[in-house]
Amino acid sequence: MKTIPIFFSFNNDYVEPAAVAFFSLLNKAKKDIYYDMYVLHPDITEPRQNLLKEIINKCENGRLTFINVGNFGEKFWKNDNFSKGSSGSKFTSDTIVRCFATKFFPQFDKIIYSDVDIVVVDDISPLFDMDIGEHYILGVRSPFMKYLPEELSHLPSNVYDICKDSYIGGGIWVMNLKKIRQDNIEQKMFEIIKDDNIVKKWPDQDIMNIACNGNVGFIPLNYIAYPYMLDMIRKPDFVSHYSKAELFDSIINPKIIHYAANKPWNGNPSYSEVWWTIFDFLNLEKTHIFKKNKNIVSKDKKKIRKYKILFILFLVISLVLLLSLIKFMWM
Ligand SMILES: [Mn+2]
Repeated sequence: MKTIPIFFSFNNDYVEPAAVAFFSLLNKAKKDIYYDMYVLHPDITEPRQNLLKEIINKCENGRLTFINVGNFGEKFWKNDNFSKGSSGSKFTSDTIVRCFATKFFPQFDKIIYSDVDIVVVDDISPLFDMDIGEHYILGVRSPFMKYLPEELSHLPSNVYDICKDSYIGGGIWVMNLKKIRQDNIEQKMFEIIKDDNIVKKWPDQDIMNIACNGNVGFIPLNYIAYPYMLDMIRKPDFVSHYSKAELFDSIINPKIIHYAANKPWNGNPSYSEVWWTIFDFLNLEKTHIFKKNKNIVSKDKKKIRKYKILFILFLVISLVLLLSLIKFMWM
């Protein structure tokens, strides 16, 4: 049995997506893999912690520990140099917390970090064995930075030059805590957070990429399959650091699906079915973060059907009236 440490950072609102993510992770794990799972959080209530613990306990190949980080993220979040969300994503102060794994996990030299807006569809344990060497972090190199350079245009030009070809996205990281401690990267991160010349459009990604100064390693793209990748590849002028074959492979051989922009609970991205199947299997309840579009759609359909029936009825009656009128006139 091999034990792999992995952590997540989210707040009380994201317990349901986390339940789906956790279940899928353990369900797809190989038989000899055991996950030592941690949640860094500011406010998850005890009943909701228990909801997650019960799911983990049923799976028998993981254990779950909650670490309350108090206002650690919140106190930095007050700085105005953070973007709090764009294009469907909503960022919370938990995005900062995840950068400081060294602080919360003194017992580990290496740890995996994962978002919870994901579903795991294959065993991901090989991640932990990837050669991290002298890199501070392994992450998935963003496939869109060549096509959409404006995504990084908020960075000062000297920083942009260092990061533009090595920029790693969030979602999944392997963090070299030993090396981050050795070179005191934590201090660098604090400085970047405070620096008003650097607007953090992508809070956690910007902090890690800048602090690591290009010393990052790459995880294969299929560890972050983007639901909108096929639409991107179809664009005739699309260019990427990846080959077409690599991009396509991430679509048909995903290991983790990352609902990076639209979420299954408030949008309808590709691969939503697998997420909803797990959600229903776990008997989870829809909370306030869920858009009620499913109900709205069915209500609208009922309304439309009602009007259709009325319209046909109206047509029939008019026809009958017309016919009787014609008959009457002929007599
Ligand atoms: Mn995400």
